[in-house]
Amino acid sequence: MSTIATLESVKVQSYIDIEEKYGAHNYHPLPVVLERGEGIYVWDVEGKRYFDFLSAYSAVNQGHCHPRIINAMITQAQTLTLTSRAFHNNLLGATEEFMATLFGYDKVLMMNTGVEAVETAIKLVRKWAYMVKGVEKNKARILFASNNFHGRTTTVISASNDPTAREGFGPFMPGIDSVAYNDLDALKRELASDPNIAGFIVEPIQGEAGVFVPDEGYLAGVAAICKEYNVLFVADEIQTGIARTGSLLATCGECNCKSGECNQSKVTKPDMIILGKALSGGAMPVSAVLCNDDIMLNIKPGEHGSTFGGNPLACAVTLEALQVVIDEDLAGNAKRMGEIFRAGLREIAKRNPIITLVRGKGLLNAIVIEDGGHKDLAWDICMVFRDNGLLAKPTHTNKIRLAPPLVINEDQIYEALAIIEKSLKRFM
Ligand code: IF1
Repeated sequence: MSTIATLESVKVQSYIDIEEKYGAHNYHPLPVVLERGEGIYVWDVEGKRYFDFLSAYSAVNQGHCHPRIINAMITQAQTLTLTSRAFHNNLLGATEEFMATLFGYDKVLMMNTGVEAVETAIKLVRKWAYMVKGVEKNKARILFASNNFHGRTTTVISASNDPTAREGFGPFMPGIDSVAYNDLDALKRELASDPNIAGFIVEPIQGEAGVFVPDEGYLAGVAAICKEYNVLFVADEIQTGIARTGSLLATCGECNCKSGECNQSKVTKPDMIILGKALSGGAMPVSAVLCNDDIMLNIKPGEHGSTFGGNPLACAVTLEALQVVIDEDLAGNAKRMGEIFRAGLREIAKRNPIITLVRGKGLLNAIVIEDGGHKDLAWDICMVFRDNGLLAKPTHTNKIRLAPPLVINEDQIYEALAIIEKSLKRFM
């Protein structure tokens, strides 16, 4: 059990109790009850302010309740929210054009949650396998990387090797296999071994695996190997995209581009990208898959869709959320602030050996801690962070993800570093 006593106030506890009583027990949240957010901050029901270093798992890159995004949302909500795709709406085409141009692909397919976009990508890869690559009916295989996280549907957990995600939910989807992450030789061996492999779906940086950044050159290698074997390279940029890692997309690589033009020429350019989370600035679920016509147009009317996908409210919010990323140069800021933040964490690590590793890119970072076999230590540290006004969540037992909204400034980075150092002193 945790060594940190958690005696919440009666008020806070009452919110937690009612969730416990009436809600499914499919989460184990940190005991903090939030009621308001603005920029990089959130406030709890007692008015206490916190630095948000989770950003709803990188969905609120633009900061909580960004006024421009919320205004776009309110205005559109008062005008038209949903038509279904049985009819056209006046914003869908413009939003698709904006995204296709920004990210450098012919076409866009909008969905809602991240996992639905991953499902969409799987369907597109399979259709392409049969219609273009010439794979025999029902023989297509899709590879994923081990230790991935792509969402929670029965198909997508079929690609997971995390027992918690899978146990008790079988049987699993056939035609889905995995290969070691960050291992180009293994990928090449797999692709060479079976012409029925149609796609490789991979996170440019693995989030749930504790912000695992692959070796320099891995993504370019993946692109080249996939091309060699006529396999689609699909990047799940749901968490890494929309400026989080210091460029508009993580697959953009090392650049300062504000508008994604680099993605159009880079050797790391995937055949397909999957976006979600910050596409809407965290205001509502919006996801999308982008690829070129030779892949996208294999899906015909009636073969895929969703009631809410591409709805006018989502379009208005997405257009504004992406424009904010460009106007505020959030990619550049994430890059600069990330460097300052990691340097600060490395300084703390020199003074406090409980941090054994600092890793990440842009503002997607994690510290690995020496837990000496004490499996609740990362949780306990997050509880002390909370008490000191900073929210973060452990991933696995010994890693803490640190990923603030991208609107954070230098002074705020130093304040957060001071909270982190002060908190970790308790564990020296
Ligand atoms: C939860 C993790 C993050 C994702 C990538 C698809 C999805 C996600 C790369 C699905 C979602 C979330 C979901 C959240 C926890 C979280 C997470 F720790 F589990 F791995 F962010 F790192 N692809 N990630 O990261 O998107 O359907 O949820 O919109 O509570 O499950 P979704």
